[in-house]
Amino acid sequence: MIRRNPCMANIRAGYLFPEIAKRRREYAAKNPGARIISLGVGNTTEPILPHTDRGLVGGAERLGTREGYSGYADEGFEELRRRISDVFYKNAFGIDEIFISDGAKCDIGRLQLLFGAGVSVAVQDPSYPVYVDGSVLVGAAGGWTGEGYAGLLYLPCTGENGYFPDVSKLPENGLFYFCSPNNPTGAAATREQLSALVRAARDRGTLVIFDAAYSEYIRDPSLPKTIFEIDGAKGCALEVNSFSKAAGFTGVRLGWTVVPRELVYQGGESVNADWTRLSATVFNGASNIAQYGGLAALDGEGLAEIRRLSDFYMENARLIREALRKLGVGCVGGDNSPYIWARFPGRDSWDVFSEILEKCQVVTTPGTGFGPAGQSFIRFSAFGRRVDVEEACARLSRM
Ligand code: PGU
Repeated sequence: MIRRNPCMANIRAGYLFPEIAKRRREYAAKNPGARIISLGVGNTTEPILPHTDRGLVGGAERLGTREGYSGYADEGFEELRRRISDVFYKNAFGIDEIFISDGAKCDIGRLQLLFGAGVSVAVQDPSYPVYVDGSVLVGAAGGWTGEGYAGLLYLPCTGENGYFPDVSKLPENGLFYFCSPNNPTGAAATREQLSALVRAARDRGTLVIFDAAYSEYIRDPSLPKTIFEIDGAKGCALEVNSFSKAAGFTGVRLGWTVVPRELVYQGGESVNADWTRLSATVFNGASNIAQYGGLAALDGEGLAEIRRLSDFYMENARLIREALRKLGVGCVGGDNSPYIWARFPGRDSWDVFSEILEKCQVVTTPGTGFGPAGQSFIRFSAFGRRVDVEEACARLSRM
């Protein structure tokens, strides 16, 4: 038979969120009748708001007409790319620098094909598991050592450093994944921190993949919503973003990636040209219906809906933070992000996860699922129905 890709053998069994779902199912099977509430995976729960929804419906209807029909849309509708450049980047990018995707995760997975197996990769520790797993899948990181994947550089983001890594350690001529507002810590990087990141990346020849999937949750107006607010970022960073958490498109699937023309490899070749070539080979464009929805989400009424929807989840975050404060549990996040990062000193994350599940019938995410520095932490997601969040907060007092 055919040989297995050795990279598949390197990756640990069970992606984090399916593993959590499995433990929830096991608990439910043993405790029939238990009403389990999830504050685990960051999955949206609220209906798509009416104006944006009309964009989706209208898009589907157009596809049923001779004049409105469209087929493959490659890098995405030009109008959508123009609107993204306008709404998020003050028109700093041409449409050939903005690529419409079927979501941030999908592009994060595909992007590493640009750099191959030889690249040194650094991640924030803790971080969104796809950066790590994706690096293992392309062979840029090796097998599990018990503490992390071989060859991967974990840059701790802890209370001691304000959840911002030591950027003097960025891998030379390597790749660094940076997420702000952060999943899972909820930390949103300041302008000074991002400036330091860009300076260090330029000095060391590091390419930064900046994940801005939660940018619409930033409430403090002094915090940058994109790395491209920082001078010099066009030469060292590309950015992924998504309609998932902003417009409730987790199931619709729509995102984008900005690859500046200025971004070049060691040999001077264009990263943008390679991404265009690669995308044309492994991707045939996002759903046209989703793109019509995206256009609606980014006009005046749509942007007001994005604000309303994110305000709703941010109120959930406030309730969770308040419930934890009453219990005396220390936590960060939840003020410019939909995640709360709660500390249980001296405890094992999976043990705390099990205790919360058993005593409160609430599903959370254990910090170690995001990296070694997540030990003794639990991530609470603010994505949930209000009644469920209120009930979960009340139940937390059983801890
Ligand atoms: N980037 C970050 C930082 C994320 O946290 C998520 C979702 C994505 C990208 C995915 O965006 P899409 O545009 O929808 O592809 N993180 C969630 C969901 C779990 C998962 O496996 O993606 C979470 O709970 O961490």
